[in-house]
Amino acid sequence: MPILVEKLFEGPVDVVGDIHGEIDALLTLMGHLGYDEAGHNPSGRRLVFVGDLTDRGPDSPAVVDLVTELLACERAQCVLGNHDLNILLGTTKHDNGWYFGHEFSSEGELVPQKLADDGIRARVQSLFASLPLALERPDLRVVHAAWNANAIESLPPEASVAELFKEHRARIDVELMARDADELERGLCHQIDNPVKMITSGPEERIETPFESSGKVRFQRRVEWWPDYRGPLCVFGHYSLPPERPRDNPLAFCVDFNVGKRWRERRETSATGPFRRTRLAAFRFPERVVMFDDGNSQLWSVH
Ligand SMILES: [Mn+2]
Repeated sequence: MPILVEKLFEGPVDVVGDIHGEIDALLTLMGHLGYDEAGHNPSGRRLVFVGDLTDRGPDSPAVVDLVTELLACERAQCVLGNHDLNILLGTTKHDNGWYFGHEFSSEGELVPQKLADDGIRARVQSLFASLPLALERPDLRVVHAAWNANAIESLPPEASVAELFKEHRARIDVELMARDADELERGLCHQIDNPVKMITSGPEERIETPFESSGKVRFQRRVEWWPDYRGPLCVFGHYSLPPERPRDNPLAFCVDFNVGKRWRERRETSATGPFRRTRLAAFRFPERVVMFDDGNSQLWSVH
């Protein structure tokens, strides 16, 4: 069983955003960061992944296998994301069909993806079942979606994340039954009262006017928690912020620059790169330099 809040590596690290099956972007970015394909960096730097390794992109199994190797030789650490959690729980979503052996189509067009077989599924489960929910050291924190102090403090030192998630889900169901909650309230409680959900997919709130996303009507929306965050620098992913969106709290950095939508940019522009709207990025610490898969880098500064 994994330690749920693991100790983050000492020394300089490169925290890589949500990869979503974009193996080429990952290998290219590792090259720009000075790593070889085995994850060795001559300056002794190490990689940290914020989770959401799979879904949408062309080769999720290759990303899982590479990350597994890097973890095994202690050249990387990785936290669990919400996409990873869904697969760990065996939950089907519109974009994780590759894991179940189903092709992914959007607007009637096939999105090319490597599909899983039993061997791949076993390797994916083995990796995801081993991942912590958070990484921490005195000057740096890493989570997939949200560093929520209550959720983090409520975690047992070690647990199966899938079992812990189900225990909380059952507890919340009992509480909701006792007060005869409506569907809206049920959805929201399952999101914000379950620490596994809170850390991997962040806080949400009820909205007045429902909207449609990924073919489902939504009655709640994500809340941007990081403007109010105080504490050691926290690097997280999940929010697919476009490259031009400023990251303006000096204590919290979203390293997800939208590469999860590259399958769509690839289709719409027939581009093989460089990609404008979608990038894979790494946050270099302690330098606070952001390196992108197109080879550009910039010092993160907040005015
Ligand atoms: Mn995510």
